[in-house]
Amino acid sequence: MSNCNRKILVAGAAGQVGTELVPALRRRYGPENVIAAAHRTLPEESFRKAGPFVTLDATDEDALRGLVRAYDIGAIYHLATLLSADGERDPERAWHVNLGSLKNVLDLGVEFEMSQVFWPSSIAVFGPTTPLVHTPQRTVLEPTTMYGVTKVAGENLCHYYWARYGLDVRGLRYPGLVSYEAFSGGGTTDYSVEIFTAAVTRGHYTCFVDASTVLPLMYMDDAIRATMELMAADSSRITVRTSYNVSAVSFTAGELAAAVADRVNGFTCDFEPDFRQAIADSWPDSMDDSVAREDWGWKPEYDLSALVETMLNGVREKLARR
Ligand code: VAH
Repeated sequence: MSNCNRKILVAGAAGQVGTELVPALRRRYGPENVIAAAHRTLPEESFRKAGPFVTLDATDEDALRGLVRAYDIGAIYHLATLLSADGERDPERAWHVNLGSLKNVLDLGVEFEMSQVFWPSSIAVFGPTTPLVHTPQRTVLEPTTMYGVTKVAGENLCHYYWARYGLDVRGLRYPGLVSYEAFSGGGTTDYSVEIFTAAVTRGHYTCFVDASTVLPLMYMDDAIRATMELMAADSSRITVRTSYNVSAVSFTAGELAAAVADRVNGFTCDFEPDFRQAIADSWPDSMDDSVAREDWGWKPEYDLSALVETMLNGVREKLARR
C-alpha cells in the first residue's frame, strides 16, 4: 500500500480468502488500519474482535461510499463474489453481485483517488477452446460459466480503469484454493477442500468429479503470499492489468484421494460426478505463470505432499479447537 495514512478495506472478508488475507494485512499494516467487511457470512467472534469489522453489501454503492468516507479508505481488496457452482444455480445474481460490486469499487477508487485496488480473477476465465495444458497468460477466453463470464468482463473492466483513469488495479487468476480456516462454498474446486474434513471425521468421501479430473490448485499460504507480493511490487513492474496467471500444483482428484489415503488409515473415496464435472472439464489442467514470475518474482512453495500434510494437520487442529 503506497498511501500510509489511509485505511484498507477488505470486502468479502469472511470468505475463504478474506479469512486469511485480513490477518496477513493486519500483521503488515496494523490491525486498526484494516477494515474487514462481510455481508451474509459472518466470521468467527475472534476474527471480528481482532480489528475493525463492519457489515457491507458491496452492490450498494451508497453504503460503500459511506464506509469509504467514514474510514478514509485508501485501498480496497474486493473479494466478495459468487463462485462457479453457485453462479450456475443463479446466473442473474452472479452477474449482479460479481460485476455490480466491482463497478462500485472501481468508481469509488477513482472518486476517492485510492492508491490501490485488488480484485481476484480465476482460472474460470478459460474455457474449452483455451489450450488446456500450460495455459498461456494471453489466450482465448471463452468460459462456459456465468462466474467465468463475470471474471472475463471484470478483468477487462479493471484494465479499463487503469488505462482510462490511472487507477492502480491489480489481480490474480487464482487456481482452486485449498485451505482449512474457512470453507469456500459454491465452487467447483470445493472437493479439494471437503475431502480433508471428510477423511478426518468420517474416513470416507464421495467426490463430485471423477478420479481422472485434473485441475490447477494452490494451498492458501501461497495464494496469500502471491496477493501480498503482487500488491507490494513497484507499479513499474506490473505489465498485466487484467489479471496474472499464478500456478502452484496440478493433480487429479484420484491422486489427491490416494495422497490422503496414504496418511489417514482406512480412508476410502468414491467418485460420483455431478453438474460440476462439466465445469471442471472446461478449465485448464495447468497454467503458464511465467509472466508473474518475471514481473514480480512469483514462486509457489507447496507441492501436493506439503499441501496434504498441512491440510490434515490444520483440519485436525481446527476440530480439536471446537
Ligand atoms: C470455483 N474455486 O471453484 C473457484 C474458482 C478455480 C475456480 O475460482 O468456482
